[in-house]
This record gives sequence, structure tokens and C-alpha cells, in this order.
Amino acid sequence: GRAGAVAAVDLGATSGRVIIGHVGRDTLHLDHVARFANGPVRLASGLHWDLTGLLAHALDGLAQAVHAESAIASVGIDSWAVDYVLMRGDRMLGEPFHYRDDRTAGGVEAVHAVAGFDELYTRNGLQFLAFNTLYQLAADRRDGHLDVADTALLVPDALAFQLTGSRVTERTNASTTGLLRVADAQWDTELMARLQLPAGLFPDLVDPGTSLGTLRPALAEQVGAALEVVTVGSHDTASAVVAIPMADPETSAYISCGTWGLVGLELDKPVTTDAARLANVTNEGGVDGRVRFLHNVMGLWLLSESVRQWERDSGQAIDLPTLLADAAEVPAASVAVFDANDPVFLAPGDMPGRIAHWYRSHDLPVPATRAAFARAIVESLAEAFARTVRTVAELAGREVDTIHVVGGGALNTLLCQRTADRAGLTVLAGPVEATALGNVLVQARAHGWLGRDATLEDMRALVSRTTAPRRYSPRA
Ligand code: LFR
Repeated sequence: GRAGAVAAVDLGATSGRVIIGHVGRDTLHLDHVARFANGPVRLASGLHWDLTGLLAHALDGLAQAVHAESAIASVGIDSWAVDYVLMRGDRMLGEPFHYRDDRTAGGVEAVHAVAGFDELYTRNGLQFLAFNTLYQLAADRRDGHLDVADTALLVPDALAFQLTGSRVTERTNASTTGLLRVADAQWDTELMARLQLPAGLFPDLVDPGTSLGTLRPALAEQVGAALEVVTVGSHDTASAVVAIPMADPETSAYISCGTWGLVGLELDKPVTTDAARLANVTNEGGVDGRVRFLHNVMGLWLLSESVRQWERDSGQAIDLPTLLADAAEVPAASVAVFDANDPVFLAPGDMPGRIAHWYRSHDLPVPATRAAFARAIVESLAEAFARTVRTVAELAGREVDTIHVVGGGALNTLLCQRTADRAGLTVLAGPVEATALGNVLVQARAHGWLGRDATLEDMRALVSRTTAPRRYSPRA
């Protein structure tokens, strides 16, 4: 069958990458061509993206990709959700805020004074997260930024605009703004009016797999090819879910585990019952209109941010595999579980200090060594994962027998095993690169390489044939 090559630009919490995907009916293979830093920048105004720097790195990476593989047909961009750049005409009004900036507390109050969480949940189906776009926009409105902006572009859409000049809003990412109706995945213009957000602030919605045209001529020259830009599940989690090799979504749960642990199910229809709202479970929009019924658990952020603090303290690099091997030797029963969902862990900074404070304020012993800390983090994540799988299954009325773990967390054997143990369910770990795979698969389908009517199930079957998951059986 026909196969071809596409490029993925994936912007994650610590790095951005440019990856080539070779995709066809029997082919699915990634080549990593470029990696660059993507940490938040602390400007005087708060925590920001460096979107301009990322654009330059992405262009360099695409030039390298074209150099390595001249037949690249298109590029797709994904990143984390909710963040956006304000524009006036073609001009960016400053670097976008990073969602871990704490300016949104006032935004939450302002929004809830107009529409309470119960009402919001029936309209948009989203779990409460203080950084959701609508709260960030309320903070911007308070600070006067919306007086000069005419458009807001979600981050992957903002990069696509820089590349092509096309202004769109990709639908899976739009579903995380709080401004999309869960019932029909269209803009909630009535809510926007009540929140005094300008009508048409976000451009028209498009689905994954839509062509946005080719690179602007100057950029095509720089990259060495007039690449087409194609939308993908531009919310990284939406792309990751595309590539989860679920044999049967009815009996499978998943954990997209990187910086965050997104724990949930794929559904055909949203569940916005009182019980789902009280459990704070979200209904985000997936590729092909599927629903990502999930809850955000803090994820490996707890570990990576702890490691960063210990490295700052000691001035020495910490080897993560060694730390995790030491953690595996610490008896599970010797560490207490903490609440991995506590919002005190959201902001960057001294993570071991905040975890120690959590233990002390709950009258529980603070882990005595770094290995014990790491073990406590793994146990607490595994417990939150297992509990959340039970919750989402119960809320959706499903019998789950398998948990798929994808993303970087699939490499963490201790976490996978302890999740299996605490859930009493089989864990299938991998692929690690689910997000990039989902990105390139959706582009390949748009090009007709998988058959135009290829379904998510067809794409997942291809993932199954080309990557072997690692199995963890629950232990007593
Ligand atoms: C994961 C993710 C989550 C979203 C969080 C913030 O990278 O996209 O799905 O809730 O980041 O945007």
C-alpha cells in the first residue's frame, strides 16, 4: 500500500520536538530529528511561553526534517491545552501566559459570579481546573488586555497561523477552553456574551485533518519545502488517545502519563450527571467526535519538579533511573500516601518542601530520604490512578479489565506495576510516543494513506501491529 512521510511538532512541558512519521497501511515508524527546550520563562508579568523562540526552533527542526526526508507531505502541531495568545491583526500582543502562572484566581471568582460551576458543567462538561481558558480570559479582561485584542489563538493554532497565515481554532483543543458547548461542540456564544468576551474572539472551528494551506513563501524557502500544514488533535492528550492500542474501548481505561496523568475512558457521548460533576470528571473533545471522559491527576510533574529542586539544592545532576531503582527498594508500606491531586502542587517551585508540608499538616511522617520521597510519589500517583479508574468506570457504567498507560510514564516500571497492583487490573504499557503517533496518524489519514474512511479502530490496530506493549499483572 501507499506510505508517506509527515512531520509532527510536539511541544511538551520540558521540551519541544520535531519528529518525522513514516505512515502507511502497514507502516508506522518515527524518526526524531530535533529537540529543544520549552521551559516557562519568568518575565516581570509572570510565567510565560517563549513562543517566538519555539517558532524559530520549530522552523530549524522542520528544515532538518526536510533535509533528512525530502518527501515530507505536511506538518501537524500539538501541545498542551488551554493556553492562548492574544492578537491584534497579525501582531502577537506579547508572549502567552503559561497556565501554571497563578494570575487566574481572580478570574475564577469573576467567572463564577456570572455562571457558577454547576451551570458551567452542564454547558461545557469540563472538570474544574483554575487554569481553564475562560478563567485566564477573565483575568485578561480585568487587566485590560482584551480591550486591544481582536483575536485569541490557542497555542498550536497560533503557530499554525505563523506558518501559514490561516486563523482557525482546532476543535479538540477548543473543547478545553470552557467556551465550547459539550452538547454540540460549537462555541457557546451566549456564555461568551455573559462573560463580556468579544464575539468572534476565537476564529472558526475546524476538525483534525483539515488543511490550513502551505508555509508562507519566506518560511518555505527557509525550510526548503512548501510544506502543507494539517490540523491534528492539537490538544496533545487528544493525539495521544488516538494512538492508544485499545482492543476494546468498552473494557479499557487509559492513563496518558507524562507531566500530567490523564486518567479516563473513551466514550461516544458525554456524561454530565451530578455524580460526574461532583467527581470533577471532564468531557473533553476527542478526534472523530469521541469524548475523553477523564480526570487530571498531577502526574510525573511531582517527580520531575522534586528532582529539579534536589538538583538546585545539591548542584549535582540526579539520574532518574537510579533514583527509581532505589525507590523500588523502599518498602511500600513504609511510606504514607498523599493526595496527588492537591492544587498546592500545581505551581513550579520547591516540590519536596510542599510534599513535606502536606504530610506534616496531615500528621503523617515525612519520608526520610530522596528514595523514600520518590517511592511516596509513585505510591500516591498509583493510588490516585487506581481510584480514578474505578470512579470513571462507575460513572460511565463500564466494566474495565485493562488499563493502558501511554506516554513517558509507560517507561516507569515501578509506577506501572504499582498501578496494576493498586487497581487489581492488568496494565498494558506503551507506546511511549503516543502523542507523536496520534499526530502523524491523523495527517496520514487526511492524505488518504490509510484509506479515507479509516476509523480510530483501524489506526489503533496499526499501532498494535507495530508496537508491542509491556504487560504488568496485578500482584496481591
Ligand atoms: C497534558 C495537558 C492536559 C491538560 C494540561 C494543561 O499535557 O494537555 O491534557 O489538562 O496539559 O493544558
